Parts: sequence; C-alpha cells; structure tokens
Amino acid sequence: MFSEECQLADLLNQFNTTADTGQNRLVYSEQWVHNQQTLILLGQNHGAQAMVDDYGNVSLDFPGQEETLPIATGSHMDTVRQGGRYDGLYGVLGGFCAIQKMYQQGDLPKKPLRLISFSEEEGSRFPAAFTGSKYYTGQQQQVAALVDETGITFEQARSNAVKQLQAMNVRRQRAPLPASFTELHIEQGPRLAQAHQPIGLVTGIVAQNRYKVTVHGQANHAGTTPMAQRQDAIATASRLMASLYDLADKSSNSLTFTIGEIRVSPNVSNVIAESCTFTIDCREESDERLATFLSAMNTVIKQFDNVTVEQTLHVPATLLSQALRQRNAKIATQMKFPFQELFSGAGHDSQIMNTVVPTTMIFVPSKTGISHAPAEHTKMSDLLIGVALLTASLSAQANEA
Ligand code: HGY
Ligand code: MN
Ligand code: MN
Repeated sequence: MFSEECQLADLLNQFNTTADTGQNRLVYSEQWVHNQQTLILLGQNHGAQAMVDDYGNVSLDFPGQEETLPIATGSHMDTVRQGGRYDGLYGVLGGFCAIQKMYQQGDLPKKPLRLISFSEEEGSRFPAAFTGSKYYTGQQQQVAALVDETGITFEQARSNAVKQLQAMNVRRQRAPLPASFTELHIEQGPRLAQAHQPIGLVTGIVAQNRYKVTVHGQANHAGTTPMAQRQDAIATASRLMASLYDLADKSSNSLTFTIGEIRVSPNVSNVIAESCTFTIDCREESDERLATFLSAMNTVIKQFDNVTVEQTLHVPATLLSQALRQRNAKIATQMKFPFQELFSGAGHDSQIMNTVVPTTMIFVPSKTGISHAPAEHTKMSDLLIGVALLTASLSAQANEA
C-alpha cells in the first residue's frame, strides 16, 4: 500500500498537468472529464459505489456498518484559468486519502463515508459559479444558455461531458444529501503562513457578488474621427473603472473589489472601440457591508452614459457550523496541531452545502498566500497535517453513537 505521503503526492501528480502555465481544468473540458473518470475508477477500485448526476458531480459512497446518511467530504474538480495545483483538488484527493486511512485502521466505520467531487465552483468558463454544489443541493439556476468565450453553451458542454461519465458503471442520479459536509482546502491567503499555524478552522465565508458591465460606444476610424465626435467605449470604461477602484479604496478594509476580465470589440488597434465589457467581483464579510458598497457602486455607475450591468452571482455571507468547528478544535488540540479560527475571503462550495447540511472547513497554509496562479503552493507536511485532522474529524463523526 502507498505511504500517505507517496499516495497524496502521487495522486496530485496524476490529477494535475505539468504545464508551467498552470492548471486549466475548466469545467467540462477534456482534462476535467479525464479527472472525473479517473476519480470514479479510483473510488470503485477501493470499494465505493459511484453516483454521477446531470451536472457531472461525482459522489463516491464507501460502506459503513449501518445503512444511514453518509458523512461527506470533498471539494471541486474545476480550476480557474492558469490556476494552481491545490485549489479544489487537494480537498478531493486529501478527502480520498483520509477515507482510505479510516478503512485501513480496521473496522468498518459505523456510518458510511462519501467523497464528493463537485463539477464546477470557480465560474471561470461560464459566467456562473458554484453550479455543481447548487445543483447538488437542489438550488434553481438558469445556466443552460450561458456561453463561454468560444460560443459553446453551458448545456452543450455539460451534456457532452456528463454523457462520458454516465456511460461508466455508475448510478446516474443526484445523490441524496449527506449527514454533514467537511471541506479540506488551502487557505488561499497569507494568514496561516504568516502566523506559522498549520491549521485554520473556518468560522464563516464572505458574501460575494459578481457583475458583467458593458460600456457601449461606436466603432469608427482611429485616424479620421475628431476626438470630440467619438463614442469611445474604452475611454468611458477606463474612466468608470478608475472611479470604481477609487470608491473601493475609500471603502471598508474588509472589502475586496476586483476587475479580472476585460473584453473589447472589435479589439483592433486602429478602430475606436464599439464596446468594452469588464467583470466585477466584490466581497465583504457581511451582507450589510456589501449592500452599502453596492449602493455606492451603482451611484458611480449611473454617472456614466451607455452602460449596462448584469449581475452574474450573488452568494450571501455564511457562518459555518459552530458545533463541527468546536469538535475539530478539540481534535486538533488532542493531536497537538496548533490552529487558528479564521474567516474565509475565498468562496467555497461549503457555503452552498451549508444551506442544507451542517458544514465545516479545514484550511492548510498557502505558501506566501498566493493562489489562483501557477505559483500556488503548500508544502507536503502541511498537506498531510490537514489530511490527518480530516481523518480524525470524519472518524469521530462516523463512529459517534
Ligand atoms: O473565487 C473564489 O473565491 C474561489 O476560489 N472560487
Ligand atoms: Mn476552491
Ligand atoms: Mn478557486
């Protein structure tokens, strides 16, 4: 049998590419399908029953002594563009290693265990995030007609990819909800690394809104159109973006405001832009603070003509299960793992799962806090501490009376 380190390192190498441009495992892409297929076979080779629902969420159920709701762990299989090796995937593979350790320790756990690999969390291919866990928890979402940058619809990509998974020896169904959900994840920020703490126990997750803002102009000749007669979408958009960043800089310290994507049409050097579309990602630790910022943001946007705004995501601030977190704090203390409690600035499937089942998160440090980039890194000893705590946490839940 693999050693723990070898198994986790080996799995991370197997499920990641070696491209130094980072991971581009966008939902329903070939690499995404290959990874979900490999995970299904890995689970089945270790005694799991596999379920695949119509969004491509994979649930691997491992047996318990009792026929009861499973104790679940897992995370998301997709990545951002040029993403890191650990965001999402560490929770899936670390969850697999934790479950394996439980079954190697002897008796069958009283309750069954479930490993979940959510189809999509990032919102990096289509303008909608958490589509996997939202489907898993029965939330309504209108995503079928959304298109990616090549014009492929969500529905086309989804049906093509899910068909390949559901052709395997799997139960084609949405999994019944588990008894609880614990997500192992890298912090994706600098706090644990700076505090030299190997474990973070997550109290809550930020509120998050995303928007698509389009400034409309008029395509025209760069050389013959007098400056005063232009409707230059880039000129207007750049002034609007500068005003929004000024507003964000003056807002509360816990606000994060990011313009991550800009698309221009026709995007040609000697043509005045007819349109400029950019995204907004803004987050706050409370719904009230986010609402205050959004109202100020809308006031700024209204000062500019020919601007349309589409909200593409709203997820409220979330307080995770205190009972599960306190149990993990006790276990970490018994295992002599120093830890700190912290709020997550990154969004997670846990904030969706938390709407239906008791949910908690375990963080491990991100080296220099970098994430969503090829430089994302966590040292193996920290990854293994996270797996060890997760194993003990799942065991405690699966074997309680
Ligand atoms: O964007 C986020 O916060 C998460 O990593 N999807
Ligand atoms: Mn993630
Ligand atoms: Mn992410």
